Amino acid sequence: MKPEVVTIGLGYIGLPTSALIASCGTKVLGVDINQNVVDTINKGEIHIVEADLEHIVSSAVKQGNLKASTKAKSANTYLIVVPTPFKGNHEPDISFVESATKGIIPLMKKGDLYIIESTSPIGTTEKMQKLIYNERPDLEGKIYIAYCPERVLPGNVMHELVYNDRVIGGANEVSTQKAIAFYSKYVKGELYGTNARTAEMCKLVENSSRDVQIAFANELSLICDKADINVWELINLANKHPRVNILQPGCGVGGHCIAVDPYFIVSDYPMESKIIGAAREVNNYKPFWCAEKIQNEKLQFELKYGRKPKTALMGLAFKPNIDDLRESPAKFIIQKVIQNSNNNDYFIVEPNIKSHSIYKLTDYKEAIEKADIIVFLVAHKEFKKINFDPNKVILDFCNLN
Ligand code: SAJ
Repeated sequence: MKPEVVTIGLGYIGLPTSALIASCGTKVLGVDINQNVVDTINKGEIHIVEADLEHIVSSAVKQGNLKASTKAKSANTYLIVVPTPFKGNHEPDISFVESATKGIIPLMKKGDLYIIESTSPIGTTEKMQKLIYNERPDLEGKIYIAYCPERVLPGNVMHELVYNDRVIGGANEVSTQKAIAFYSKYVKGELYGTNARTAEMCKLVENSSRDVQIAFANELSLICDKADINVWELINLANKHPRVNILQPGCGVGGHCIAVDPYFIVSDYPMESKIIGAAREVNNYKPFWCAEKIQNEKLQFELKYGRKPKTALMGLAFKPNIDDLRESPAKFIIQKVIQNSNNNDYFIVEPNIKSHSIYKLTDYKEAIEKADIIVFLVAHKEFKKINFDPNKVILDFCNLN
């Protein structure tokens, strides 16, 4: 197959993006370093959980429009969709973007379009442009370079890839226009052109904005606990104001985006990003606070009844109704409360996964029945149907009702 588009990275974003492009009749070669991932996709199957993805991949593979490989080939458009994790001190690590770019530099030719979709610190597109032109001075000014971040919500990716608006920032105006023309073949949302630095910052700001707003709600939950006010009732009432829209407190902020991206700003602009940095601290502190609340409740129970309570810890995922445990505050709280204590004192519940490598999972109905203290960490839909014994101690960190 001679691909028109090469996608580097076949993960949560790279695979759905490749599948969408291929489903529109464009020949796509998806590249990944993981041979298992490549083999799975070439069989028309998928290695991640994402609604509606499998049948799109399988029919695109069958029609010969999507192929996976560990090696890139020459194409007209290259999409970089690899992870950008952070290093020890929360500094962004762009080494995957760099190595993905280095891998395709020898394949590039005049007129090609190179786009980074990976969440990246400001200036990454400029750095990659330098890298490309250093190795291939013959291409200087002859290829198009742009940054276009993804902004889809896991679980709803196939819909949002098509219908969400996108921000596209070129290294120069003609690159912006080339990239807009490329995405307009596959995306029905609006495509907004800007420069690369603004597009990079836009992605970081979107997730930082959500983080700051959740931190405000979490801070209110700490204040209200001391002030003996129900924080959810308070927020509901405050939100009746036509210009107020406070988010919901929870047991912290998890996932691989909102708990990560703000550090890309703080790390490069520490003096200027006081609110963004403080929001990370508030949201990181919340799971400690929840763990302490649980320990206190257990002690009070012991003092009152003269025996150790059984505690049900309800939810391990990072948000409701998913099986994703990455950066999960609920998982952190569970780790913290069960360390140095007898495992038999706890029931750990996660209805969205069958088994866990470290924790023995208990069915939610059994846990609710047998526990003295029930702690709601994630507002999964199954938990909402439960009728409680009013004599049980309930700790609700996620406003289940
Ligand atoms: N959370 C709260 N209170 C709230 C809302 C969320 O505590 O009121 C918590 C959740 O429980 C969870 C965390 O925040 O632990 C993040 O959940 P989320 O649903 O807000 O976001 P993600 O991480 O699933 O996806 C986000 C999205 N970004 C925004 O909404 C600005 C998505 O659009 C991005 O594409 C994605 O990050 C990404 O890849 O960057």
